[in-house]
Amino acid sequence: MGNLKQKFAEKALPMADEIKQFAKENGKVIIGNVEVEDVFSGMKGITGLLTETSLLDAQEGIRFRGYSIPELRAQLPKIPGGTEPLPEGLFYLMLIGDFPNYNDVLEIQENWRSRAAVPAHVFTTLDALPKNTHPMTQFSIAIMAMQTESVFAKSYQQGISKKDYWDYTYEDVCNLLARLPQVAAYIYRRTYKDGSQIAPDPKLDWAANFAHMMGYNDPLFHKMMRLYLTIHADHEGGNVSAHTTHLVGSALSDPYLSLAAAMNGLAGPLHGLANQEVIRWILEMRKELGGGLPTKEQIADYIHKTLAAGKVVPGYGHAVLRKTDPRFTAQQDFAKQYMPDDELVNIVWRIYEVAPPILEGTGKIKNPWPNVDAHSGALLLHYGFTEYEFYTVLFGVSRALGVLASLLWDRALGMPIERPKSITFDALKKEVETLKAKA
Ligand code: NMX
Ligand code: MLT
Repeated sequence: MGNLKQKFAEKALPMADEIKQFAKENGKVIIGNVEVEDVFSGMKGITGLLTETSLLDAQEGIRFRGYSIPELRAQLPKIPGGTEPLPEGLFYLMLIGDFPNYNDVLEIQENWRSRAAVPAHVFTTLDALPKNTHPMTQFSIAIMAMQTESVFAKSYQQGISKKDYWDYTYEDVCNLLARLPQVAAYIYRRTYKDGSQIAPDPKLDWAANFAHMMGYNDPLFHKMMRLYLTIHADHEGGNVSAHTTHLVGSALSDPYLSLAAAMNGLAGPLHGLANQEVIRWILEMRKELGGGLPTKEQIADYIHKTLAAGKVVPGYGHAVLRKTDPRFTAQQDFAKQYMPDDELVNIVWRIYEVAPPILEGTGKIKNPWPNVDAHSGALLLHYGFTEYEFYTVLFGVSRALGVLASLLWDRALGMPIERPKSITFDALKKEVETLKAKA
C-alpha cells in the first residue's frame, strides 16, 4: 500500500468507529430547526452533511482542514524557489489533516504519473463529438467514457466487503486525478488548436504539466495554474458539485459516475460556468462601450442595465459567503504582483469598486461581494488563454481534488445512501396549519 493510502487508512478508519459511537450517544441532540423558508430557499439553513475536507465561514471564507487560503499559500509545499502552493499538497492535506512535506508531494506526483495513461477509447469517444460541443459537456462525457476503468465498479461486481469500499474508491480517485489533466488538455487542443496534442512532461508537477499539455509554457502561467488549481478545489460539502458527488456516490455509484454528475452541476451558470459568464459579460460591456477601460459611471450603467433585464451580474453574490471571497482576494493579490497594468484586470477591479453598493441597493441580494469567478478569467486572458468556454473545465479539474477526497472520506466513514424527505405544497400547508393550531 502506498504511503498516502496507508496514512489515510490510519486516519480515517478509526474515525468511522468514533462516528458510530458518537451518533449512538448523541443521535437525538437537536442541532437546528427546519423552517418553512428553508424549503423554498434551497435548504440553505439546514445542516445535513458531514464533510471533512473544508469548512466555510460566511464572513471569513473557506478553510481547508482549518487553514485559510493565505495560510495554504504560505504553508503548502512549493516547487524549489516557487511561491504558489502545489495542489497535490492540498489533496494530501484534505485526506490527512496535516501539511505534507515536499517529499510527500513528490510521492503523490510519482504515484499519479504511474497511473496517468488514459485509455484510447476515451479519445475516440471525444473525437466522435462535434468540435462545437461545449467543453464541459465533452469533459463530462470523457469522464463517463473512462468509467470502464472503475476498480470500484468491477470489484463490487465480484463481491467486496463494505469495510473495503474505501480501498477500491481510493484507486479510482487517484486514477481519475492522474488522468483528468490529459483528458482536459485533449479537449482543449481538439476544440481550439486543430487537434495537435502535446505529450506530458514527466519532469513537471501536476498543474504545470496540465498547462504544458494545453500548450502554455510560460513559468508565470504555470505559477498561476498552481494557485488556480489550489483555490478552486473545495468549498465545503453543500455546493452543487460537492453535494452532487456525495449524493450520487451515496448510491455506491463509483467515482467516475459521481464526478461526471458533479461536473454537470458545475457546468451551470449559477455555479462554475459563472467564470465564463463573467468574461463574456465584461467583453460584451467593453464592446458596447467601444473598448478601453470603462469609467465607473459606464460600469454602473451597465450593471443597472443587466439587472433591469432580469439577469444576474455574474461573479457577484454567494449562497453562503457574506464578504469578498478570499479566493477573489488571492487572485487579486497575484494580479497586483504580476499584471497590475493589464486592462481587463483593471476592469475587474473597477467593477469591484462599483458593483457592491448597486447590488446592495436592490435590497434583495444577500451578498453584494465578488466570488471566486469574478477574477479568474482576467488572469487567464492576460496569458493569452482566450477561449473562455473552456474556463469551467479548469475549475472542474481543480474541483475534482476536493470532491473526490470527500467521496473517499464518505466511503471510509461508511456514509449511508442520502434520501431527504420531500413534501407536497398541500401537505406543507396542512402541516403548518396543524403546528399553528397547536402553538
Ligand atoms: N446579480 C443579480 N441578482 C442576484 C445576484 C447577482 N449577482 N445574486 C443574487 N441575486 C438575486 C437572486 O437571483 C435572487 O433573486 P430573486 O429573489 O428574484 O429570485 C435574490 O438576489 C436573492 O438571492 P440570494 O439569496 O442573494 O442568492 P442565492 O443564494 O439564491 O444565489 C448565487 C447565490 C451565487 C447563485 C447568486 O448570487 C448568483 O446568481 N450570482 C451570479 C452567478 C455567480 O456568480 N455564480 C457563481 C457562484 C460561485 N461559484 O463558483 O459557484
Ligand atoms: C463553490 O466554490 O462551490 C462556490 O463558491 C459555490 C458554493 O460554495 O456554494
